[in-house]
Amino acid sequence: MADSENNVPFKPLSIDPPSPKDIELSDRLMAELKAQKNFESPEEGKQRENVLRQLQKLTKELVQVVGRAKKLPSAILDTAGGKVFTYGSYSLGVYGPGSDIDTLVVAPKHVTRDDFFKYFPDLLKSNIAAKDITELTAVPDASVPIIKIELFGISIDLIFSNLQIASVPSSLQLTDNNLLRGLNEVDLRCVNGTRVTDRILTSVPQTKPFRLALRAVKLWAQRRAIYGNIVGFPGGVAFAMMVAKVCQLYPKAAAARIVSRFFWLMSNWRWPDPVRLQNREDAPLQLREWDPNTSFHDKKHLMPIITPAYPSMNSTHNIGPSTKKVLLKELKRGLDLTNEITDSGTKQWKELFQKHTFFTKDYKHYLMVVSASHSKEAQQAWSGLCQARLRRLIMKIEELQSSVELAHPFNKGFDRVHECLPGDQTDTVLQGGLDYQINESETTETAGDVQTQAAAQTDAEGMPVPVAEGADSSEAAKDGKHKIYTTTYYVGIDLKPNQKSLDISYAIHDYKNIVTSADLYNPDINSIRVTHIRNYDLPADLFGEGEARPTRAKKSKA
Ligand code: 3AT
Ligand code: MN
Ligand code: MN
Repeated sequence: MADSENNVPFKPLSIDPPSPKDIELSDRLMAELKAQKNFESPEEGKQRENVLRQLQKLTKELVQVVGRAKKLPSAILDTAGGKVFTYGSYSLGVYGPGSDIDTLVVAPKHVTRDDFFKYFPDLLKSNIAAKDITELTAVPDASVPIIKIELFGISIDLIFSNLQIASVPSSLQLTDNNLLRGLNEVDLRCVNGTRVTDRILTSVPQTKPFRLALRAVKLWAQRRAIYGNIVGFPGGVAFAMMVAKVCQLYPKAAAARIVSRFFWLMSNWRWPDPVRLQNREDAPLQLREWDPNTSFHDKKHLMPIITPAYPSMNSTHNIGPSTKKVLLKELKRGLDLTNEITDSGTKQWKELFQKHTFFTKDYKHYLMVVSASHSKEAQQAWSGLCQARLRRLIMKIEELQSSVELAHPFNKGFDRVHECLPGDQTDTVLQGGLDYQINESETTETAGDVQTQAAAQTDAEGMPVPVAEGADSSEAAKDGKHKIYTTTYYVGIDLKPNQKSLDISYAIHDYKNIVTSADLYNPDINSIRVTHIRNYDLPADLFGEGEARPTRAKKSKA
């Protein structure tokens, strides 16, 4: 690549080749990842390639069908082409058995986004047997318009962009900045994913140790519940760039050393200095890039990790003071453990991947943010919105600086289905109760253990019997029962020492206001409820095998 020297502008910290011990530690890391089922079988890999071939064929077909509908001359159609690119974990080569394939369909200029949404679903249906298409959902008005499909059991995210050129040959790469000319904001967002993953891969000196180290870091982040851009942690691309940075600084190192240096480098980084994989390019077009010198917003970012392809952006603008603290604490834990794994040999890799203790140990107080809808489809959109605005709730709680140490969002929501009888207290969830006060006192409730247990056996969402996901809905409709679909987000709250209580009514009101003023909110279908809950009242389904729900202390320790 012509600009490869530009991709490694930083002097390595060490160019030592791996020692025999590094190699052995890397082999052990590989063995541990295999034991953790991080890799899929070769057959499943074949299936993915097969799916991509089919999508490539359909992309060319799309270009032809639209071209004929628009009466383009055959001379143009003969060379019009069309190409499928990938981005995400598949293109980085760090996907596991549960991963989707993130794909980008690129077409010449005569195929518009509307054409893509109009023709592509039908092309799929007419070329692939109905039994092999298990999902097909188009979301054309999202900020990244997408068709989500499941083909042969594999989830696929399909996004689209055309380019202002007449022909998209199979040799085309998206590297050239000139291809961005004439693209609108949506197109730019769509091509960005592939451009970034391509650039990450070309910026690392050795692909193999990069991939193995990134798998380890992603698994660590998922197990520690610090993976997820939406709620304020780094996402997959940000972790990939952090690991790539380490690879640049240790160009010959084996995977085990990359992992231990990752924890060292990121724990000691002088935030908010940005992590960059390359120097800023001379801007060929007038696109906005991340720049703390000219943008007040960008200057506020706490742990910037900057994407390498033009226009460069911060992948971690969602990190706030609390998630930063949590992340740094986890990096420190990783640093201590990897020191023991690689230096003294007193610990094993598997200890790095131990599950978080968010519900079992970390907090006495939690906020429970329950989004609910009357149908599964409505709930998908509604819970997405409620999750996306969670950072706002957290920000408002963080503003109570003198009383709150930490407002720590769990990185995932919990989906539940509740079956309700007609006429019972059914819609407790939809009525949106509130509990503003977090109270440190253990003894305000009178009912004692019995009531605590009862609350725990229902699901602490104020609902009757939860029903397993996927239960037949027609069944329930018969006897007048109906279902409520909830997604609950949990936020761990740590009060400052000696803080006895906390009033967060303003933060909650503000949050509820924001989500309920969105266009998609329909008060007849959707609801949102925020309540405070003690650790010993957390619902039982949050605890996995071998995990115990915290119990109520007999007498509160000062
Ligand atoms: P998996 O192996 O699939 O779990 P991944 O890194 O491929 O890991 P995703 O498929 O969720 O993760 O995402 C791939 C990329 O798509 C990452 C990000 O650039 C983009 N992306 C994902 N979710 C969103 C979103 N809600 N909005 C905008 N971009 C997104
Ligand atoms: Mn993916
Ligand atoms: Mn995806």
